[in-house]
Amino acid sequence: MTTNNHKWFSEGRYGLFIHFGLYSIAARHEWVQTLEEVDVESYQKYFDQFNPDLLDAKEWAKKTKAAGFKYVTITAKHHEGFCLWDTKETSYNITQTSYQRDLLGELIEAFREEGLKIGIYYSLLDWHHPEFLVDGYHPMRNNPEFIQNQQDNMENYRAFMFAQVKELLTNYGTIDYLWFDFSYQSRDWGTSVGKGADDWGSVELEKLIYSIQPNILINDRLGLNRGVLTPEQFARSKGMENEADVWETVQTLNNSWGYDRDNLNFKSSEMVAKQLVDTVSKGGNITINIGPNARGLWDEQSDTILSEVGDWLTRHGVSIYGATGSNYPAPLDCRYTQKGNKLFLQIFSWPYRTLLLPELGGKVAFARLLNDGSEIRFTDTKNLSGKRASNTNLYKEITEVNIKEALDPTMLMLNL
Ligand code: H79
Repeated sequence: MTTNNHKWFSEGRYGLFIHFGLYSIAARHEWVQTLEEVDVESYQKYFDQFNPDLLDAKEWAKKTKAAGFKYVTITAKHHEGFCLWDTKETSYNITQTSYQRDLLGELIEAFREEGLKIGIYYSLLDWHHPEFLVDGYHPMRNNPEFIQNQQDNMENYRAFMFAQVKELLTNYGTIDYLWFDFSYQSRDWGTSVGKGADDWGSVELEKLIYSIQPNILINDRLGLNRGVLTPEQFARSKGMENEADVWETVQTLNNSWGYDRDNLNFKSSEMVAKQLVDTVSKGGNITINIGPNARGLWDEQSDTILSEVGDWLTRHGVSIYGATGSNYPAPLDCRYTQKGNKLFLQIFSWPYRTLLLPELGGKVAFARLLNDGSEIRFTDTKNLSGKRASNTNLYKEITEVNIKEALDPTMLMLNL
């Protein structure tokens, strides 16, 4: 994987995840089938009811674009096994429901039209396929009779999976990103209750993928110890990164990926913006999730959060897109992002009067607020005399930014 091929990804920084499937009807977490140990026959009612009549692919795409996202990753198939495209490999797909249409194809087209890069999420786990061997995550894991009647046909399952991946990479034009979920080796869910690279045939699968789409980006969950790192629901801390890493933290808005009606425990838009800044300051991407509801609409809370972050991005996007971390040490409760000779200082917690910026003495040509472009006056401690100057030994070279007049806590842009 060369970073150059994936410039769009590292420059884009902000992605949208879409989790949509039969679980959107249950509306109580996308893992409902396992959490409630529902067998395939009982789960069928969601397939029979599936018909997102208010879904407007173009509207989703327009909103996504307006909210400042640069790429989108869509669940073509989640663990439940339901497929959002016209797959020839199983009738457990959207064209066989009342909805009938190839939603994945329509979404890809609509998002592409808005200039977004396209990611496909494909679950390696499959709780519908009869030959997918029961493991510790499977809905039937506590059902000895079911387990006893199962035969070891993972080879058939692999063939099914390979054929599906081939369809996805052949029938929808250029796919920029393939997002697999998941091998237990991918991170420290690390128990033997799940499956890994050998079960999926990951080495062969990867070959197949590159033979069809040589420039595609693949995430790290095939268990091969390579690909885009995808820390889920946690932030990468400073020091964990390595220059060669391409990484993306993926985050929910309310701790559920699928639409979760009664869970109103939403992050604030401010928190999302801070997570975005924090991520870019560490050289990574962040992908935020939306779980549309069973009628194909985005819930109001998520809609509002995403559009508020989008508003923030219209003013501050210059410090996010194409930016990365900085080697200058940020003051307490602040983050730096940098793009060439522009250094952006995000102030998470507004200080009383002045900000001291270590190691910037003599280096700052101009400072301004980003939200309105107004000048910020600053003092270079290099030019201070007397007692103040001797104090600077503590900080070596410091630029003291006078922020008394700044009313709206926001990002400072420093021209170096
Ligand atoms: O698609 C989303 C998740 O459903 C999926 N990855 C993201 C992008 C994911 N699959 N597995 N995991 C996350 C990790 C497994 C977590 C579990 Fe649990 C802990 C499974 C059972 C306990 C989380 C909490 C899911 C159910 C309860």
